[in-house]
Amino acid sequence: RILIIGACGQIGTELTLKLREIHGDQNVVASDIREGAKELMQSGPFEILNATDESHLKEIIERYEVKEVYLMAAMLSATAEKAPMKAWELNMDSLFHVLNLAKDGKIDKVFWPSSIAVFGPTTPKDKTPQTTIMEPTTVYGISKQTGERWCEYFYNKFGVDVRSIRYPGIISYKTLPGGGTTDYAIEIFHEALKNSEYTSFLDHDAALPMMYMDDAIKATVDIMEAPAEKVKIRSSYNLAAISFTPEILAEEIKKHIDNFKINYEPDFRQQIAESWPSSIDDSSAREDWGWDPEFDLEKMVETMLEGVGNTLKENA
Ligand code: VAH
Repeated sequence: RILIIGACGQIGTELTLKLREIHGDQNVVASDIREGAKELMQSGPFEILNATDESHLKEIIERYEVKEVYLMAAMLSATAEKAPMKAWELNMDSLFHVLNLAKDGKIDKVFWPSSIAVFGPTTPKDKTPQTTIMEPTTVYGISKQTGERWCEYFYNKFGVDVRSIRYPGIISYKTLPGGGTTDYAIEIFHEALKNSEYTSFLDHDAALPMMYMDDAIKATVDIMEAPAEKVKIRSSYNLAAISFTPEILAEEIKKHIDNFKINYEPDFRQQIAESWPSSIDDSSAREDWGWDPEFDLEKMVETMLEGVGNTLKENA
C-alpha cells in the first residue's frame, strides 16, 4: 500500500485522489493531523497522524503493510517565519522518521517534496540552474535545503530509494493553500470572481516560478514511476512550468473579467519572494525522466476561473 502523510494539505489532497484513481482507493492510506476534504475522507482509508510521531507512523506502516510513503506534511515559508523552531521540528523530524524507516527496510520507496525556496538572494535568478549557489534566507528554505542533503545521503549511504522535486508555487482550486508566499496567485482568483478586485501582498513585478496543480501531480507520479536508474539526481530536481508577476497574472485575468482591478500592498512576504528565483531551468528533469508540463499561463487562468467559479456557486 501507499501512505500519504499530510494528505489534507494543498498538494496532498489532490495527490491522494490521483493515487487512489491509479492504484485503487483501498490501496492508498491518507493521513494528516486533522481530517480533510469530504471527497478525500470518503474515498479511502484515513488515519489521524502527527508526522513527528515516529512510533505511531511505524504502527500505521506495519498495520497497512505500506511500501511507499509520500511525505507532504510541512510548514510553508510564510508560516515558518513566525514559528522557526516548530517549523524545523515538523519539516525535519518527519523526514528523519521516514528515511530511517526506509533504511530499516520498512518502506521501499519515498517521495519528499523540496521547493524553489532552497534558493536564496545570491542564487542566479533567471533560469536558475539545477546545481548552483544555494543560500536560502527562510526557515522553510533552510529546512528544504537540509532535507535535500539528507535524502541524497540516505540514498548514497543506505540505498534508500527517495525521490524529490523542487516544486515552484502551486496553483489549484480544490484545497486552499496554507501559509505560502505564492498563495496570492490562488487568492486572486477568488477575489476577482467575488469582488472584481484584489490587493496583492506581493509587488507588481515580483516574478516567481509557478505551476498548475495537475502538472505538479503529474510530475510527482512520473518521477515515482520512473525506473530507479533514470532518477540520477537524489537531492531534488528543479521543476518549472510558468513564470509570471502579479501584474502579468492580473492582465491575463482581465481578458476574462474586464473590470478586474488589482492593487499592491507588499508585506513581509515580498522580501521572501525577492529572495527566490524568477524562473527555473528544469532540463535535468526533462532529460532524466521525461518531464513535460501541459499548463501555460492562459490555460491555467481559464482552468482556475472555471474551477473557482464552480466552487463559489456550489458554496453559495
Ligand atoms: C510557499 N507554496 O510559498 C510554497 C512554495 C515555492 C513556494 O514552497 O512557501
